Amino acid sequence: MAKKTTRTAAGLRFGIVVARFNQRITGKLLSACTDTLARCGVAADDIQVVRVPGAFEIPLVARTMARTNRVDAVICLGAVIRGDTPHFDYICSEVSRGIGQAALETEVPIIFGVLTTETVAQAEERADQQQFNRGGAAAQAAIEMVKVMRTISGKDRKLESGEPASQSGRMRQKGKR
Ligand code: INI
Repeated sequence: MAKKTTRTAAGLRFGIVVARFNQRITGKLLSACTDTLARCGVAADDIQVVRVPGAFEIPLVARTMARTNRVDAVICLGAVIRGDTPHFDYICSEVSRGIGQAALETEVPIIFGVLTTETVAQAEERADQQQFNRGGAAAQAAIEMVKVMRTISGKDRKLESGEPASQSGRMRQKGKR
C-alpha cells in the first residue's frame, strides 16, 4: 500500500548531515529520511544533503549548517556499530554530546538520527525500508520540532493547525492575514 502524503511541511527547509562510514546502512537512513520529507510536502530544492567521513564529524557540520539561517532544522544520520572497536564509546558520546550542544547553542532543532548498535544486524533492522526506519523517524521529529519551536516562539501559530508552512508564512509576510 502506498504511504500517505500530506503537505504539512511544505515550504520548510532541511539540512541533512549523513556519515559515509557504514554507508550501506546510512544510505538507507538517508533514503527513508528524504522520502518522508517529500511525502510531507518538502521540495527537493529545500533539502541540502552534506556527507561527512564518519559520525564523529557530524556535530561540527550540523552546527555550521544550523547557523546559516538557510535551514529550519538539521537532521543527523549515521551508524556507529560496536564490533570490536574501542572507538565505539568515544564516538557515541562525542556525537550525542556534540549534537545536543549544537542544538542548544543555535536554538535550531538538530535531530539525532544516529544508530548506535552492538551489531550490524541490529543496525540493518533499524534502517530497514520496509519496516520502522530511523531515517524516516528522524524526518518526522525534525518537522515536529520546527513546528514546536515556531509555536513557542510565537512565529507561526498557524503551523499548529497543520496548514502548509509556506502558505501561512508567506501570507502573513504580505499582510494578507
Ligand atoms: N564512524 C562511524 O560513523 N561509525 C562507526 O562505527 C565508526 N567506527 O566504528 O569506528 C566510525 N569511525 C570513524 C569516525 O566517526 C571518524 O570519521 C574518524 O575517527 C575520523 O575522525
